[in-house]
Amino acid sequence: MKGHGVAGPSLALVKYWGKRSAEDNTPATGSLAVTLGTLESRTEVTWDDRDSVVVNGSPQPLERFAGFLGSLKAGLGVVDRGIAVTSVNNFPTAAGLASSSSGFAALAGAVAALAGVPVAPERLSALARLGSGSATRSVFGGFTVFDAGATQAVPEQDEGFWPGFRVVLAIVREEAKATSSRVAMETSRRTSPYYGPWVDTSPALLSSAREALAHRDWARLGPLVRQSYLRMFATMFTAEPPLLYWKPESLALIQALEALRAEGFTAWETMDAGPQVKIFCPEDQAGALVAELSRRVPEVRFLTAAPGPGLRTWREP
Ligand code: 2P0
Repeated sequence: MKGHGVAGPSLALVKYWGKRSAEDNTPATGSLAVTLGTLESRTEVTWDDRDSVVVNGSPQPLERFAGFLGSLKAGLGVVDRGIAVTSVNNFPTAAGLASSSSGFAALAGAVAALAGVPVAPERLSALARLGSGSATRSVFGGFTVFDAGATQAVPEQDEGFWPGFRVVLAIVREEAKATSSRVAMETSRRTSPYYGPWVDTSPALLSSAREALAHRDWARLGPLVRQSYLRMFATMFTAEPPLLYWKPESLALIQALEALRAEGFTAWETMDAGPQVKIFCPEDQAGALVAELSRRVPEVRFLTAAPGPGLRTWREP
């Protein structure tokens, strides 16, 4: 018997960065995100004598998964069994493309399917949180909100809400990052003098962004998206030791986008814990945008995605 889970990465327009409780994995800042289509983690689980995890064909150290698998099994009432996990991402892993969001959501769903226990999406969202904060959001499709201190995400707008909404992913480096988000956000929390102001100013940013999204208002949403990632990075640049995920091409893309906006493009970037630049834009500009960016910043790979569905799970006899 097998359990299957498929989920797309959750890319934040307004960022979660820092934990209110590390024990419960609840966020200090509320986030607004879009679950992407096209990109996905596909996870398959079977019962086994002991736990094991293989991602993209490579066996993984169990430390990052043991606690989560334990909590998941306890939550689903299957404590006495091992689980063999095989997961494949169709995009670069651990490179700042939110593979932990799709990966842990797909894993939570696959284990629930294997256990044969009916689990509501709200509960799966809460379970996925124990693996990764952003995975809480990947359980739902379209646009989602994960409030500060919350234990699960909530759907904000469904995947068909904004048909012309596209995300262009500019992949600057394919390799995995040196510092995980989990460690980096804790370093920001402990050492950055700007962490307090980051947390204090985030509720206003989130509520303005939700309103702008509800009106599909690029002109209002874009600058809020930019403020969120730059404030988040302010806490990284000023941490001790500093966290510098940006590469020269990342900055070159940011500056090219500033110039392209002045030339009439509607395109607003964000970044996560990695060098990749993710750009939100209308569908009818995506092709021209990629052409312009490819010309101005060579050696960057581009992928385009639309809002996608939430977690899909099934059990195979
Ligand atoms: C986000 N990120 O809102 C933010 C923005 C990265 C930058 O959520 O410790 O892997 O597992 O809860 O979810 C990445 O952090 O962290 C993340 P944990 P996670 O998408």
